[in-house]
Amino acid sequence: MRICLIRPPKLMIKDAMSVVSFPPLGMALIAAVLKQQGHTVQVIDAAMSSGGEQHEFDARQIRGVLPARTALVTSGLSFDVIADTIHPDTELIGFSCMFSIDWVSDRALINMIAGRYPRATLVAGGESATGMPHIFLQQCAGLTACILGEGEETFSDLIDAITTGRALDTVSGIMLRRDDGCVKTEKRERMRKLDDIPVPAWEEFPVELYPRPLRRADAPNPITLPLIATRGCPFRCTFCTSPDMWGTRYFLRTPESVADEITYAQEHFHAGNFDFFDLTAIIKKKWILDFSQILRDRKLDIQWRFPAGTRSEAIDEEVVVALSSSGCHEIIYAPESGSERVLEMIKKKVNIPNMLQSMRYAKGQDMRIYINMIIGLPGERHSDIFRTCWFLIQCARVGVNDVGLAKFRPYPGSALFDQLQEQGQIRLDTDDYFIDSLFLVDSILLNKFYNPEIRSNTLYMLYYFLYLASFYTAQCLFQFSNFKAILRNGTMYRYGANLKKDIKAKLRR
Ligand code: B12
Ligand code: SF4
Repeated sequence: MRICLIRPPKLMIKDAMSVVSFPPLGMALIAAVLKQQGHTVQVIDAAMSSGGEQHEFDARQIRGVLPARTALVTSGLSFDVIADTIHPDTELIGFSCMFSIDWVSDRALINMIAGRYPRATLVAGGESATGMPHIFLQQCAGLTACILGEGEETFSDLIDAITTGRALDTVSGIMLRRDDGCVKTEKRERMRKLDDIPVPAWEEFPVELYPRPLRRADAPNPITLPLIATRGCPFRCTFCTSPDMWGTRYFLRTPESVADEITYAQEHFHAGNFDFFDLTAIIKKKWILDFSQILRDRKLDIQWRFPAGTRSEAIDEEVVVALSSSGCHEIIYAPESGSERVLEMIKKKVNIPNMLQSMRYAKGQDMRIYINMIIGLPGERHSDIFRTCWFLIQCARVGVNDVGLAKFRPYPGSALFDQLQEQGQIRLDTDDYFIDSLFLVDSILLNKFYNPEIRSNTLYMLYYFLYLASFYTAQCLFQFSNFKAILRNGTMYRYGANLKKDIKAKLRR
């Protein structure tokens, strides 16, 4: 079968900070499976292929009203170029939709392609399509199905059903449109034999164009590719989409198979940096020790990191030494909050003293450490915010290099999203929720907050800057070299620039 896979361009607020698009690992895995099965696969990574080109997004496509003086753009290939690039004989088009903040333009693209290729079957997969498949199907009449969760086996089964004429509702793990509404087919079992999945088909992607995070030493900066060693996460944090997307079963590849993928990527794509995109990379200590040993034995000259925000239970001194000696130079921890009460509320089972201890070990090996924090979770109180400030001061004392602070956003597929939707705080009959979410990446003042305990958005903004002030002041006192690096790298300028833009926009309204 001739199949085209598309990563749509990114939707952004005009003049906003541009968003970095990393290599689309999920799509590369799907492409590899399809190629292995003998299909002819075309890949269009529209978010990346144009070198940052931006195109005005037609506001008439929006269901609802765009805030005053706001314009939207898409970053990447234009819709026309994407449509013209698709091979005319394509029988099946698969869209990879990861972020629900892109929904408004993803929808416009899917509808436009459906009009241009009426004979092709159109499907969508990825986190966003899994979290709100009924919205995809209701608003894109040309879409036949959404693939829910892990895609490799489900997509193969769907292709088999299409080619053999089998009824599509025999394919488990999808949502289909019927005359009487949308129906989910039977849930598909998660894949267990992860080593059998072929290596991602990076040969189909513009790997030279993807971002290259800095190495530890001043060395040439080779291509960076992502990979995953594990799938799923046993936890059930209420703000996270993982329980819906992957379920709570946790499967690991063998350390040898991960090392083989790295060796392959080094040989074929000259990749030298590797980003582990795992949800929860290190839970089993023995696995990580074995993996590090294999990397050392093979004498691979690589650097690697955990940029996706990890837990810390298994990252003790022995693990940190093993990680560092095999090339791991950066860990992003995801404590989310410094308040035990909030952590309990969101079911994030983090032990704060243990995490701080784990960070100390990592700093002992001179690793770069970052933390991901969320402000504004429903139920968070003033006292929790002060506890988190204290935690941030401790983090700065430990030597954390920088903090990534995000205002809470509920994502479709998470327990908190369902709860807020039931309470009527989120409505999807217009695009307001999606447009509002776009401000998240670029602004803290303008978008909606979901916490009735702290009533004013302005107060939130003050708390937001209290967090940053606590962290950076403590860092300036305890770790002046890290503080200087932050000034050099511009993180504080970014927060400052965002604030300036926010205030201007607020005053304009
Ligand atoms: C790496 C990552 C990033 C990277 C970028 C990734 C990229 N490629 O561009 C960075 C750090 C930049 C990032 C940023 C953000 N991220 Co992020 N990120 C991830 C992360 C950790 C890994 C994604 C990944 O590669 N997974 C591994 C691959 C194998 O899985 P997959 O992509 O889902 O693919 C499988 C299926 O989805 C399916 N599939 C995928 N495509 C297709 C296509 C077809 C046709 C088919 C059939 C199937 C299919 O099959 C694949 C294989 O099984 C996920 C969480 C997670 N682990 O999934 C969050 C996640 C995607 N991010 C999330 C969010 C919210 C964000 C931010 C908005 C955070 C913020 N506050 O700023 C920003 C958005 C920035 C922006 N505007 O684009 C949410 C998305 C929720 C949502 N519905 O929108 C997630 C799910 C985290 C979470 N649980 O809340 N992120
Ligand atoms: S936030 Fe992390 S620990 Fe919690 S469910 Fe999601 S992936 Fe698992």
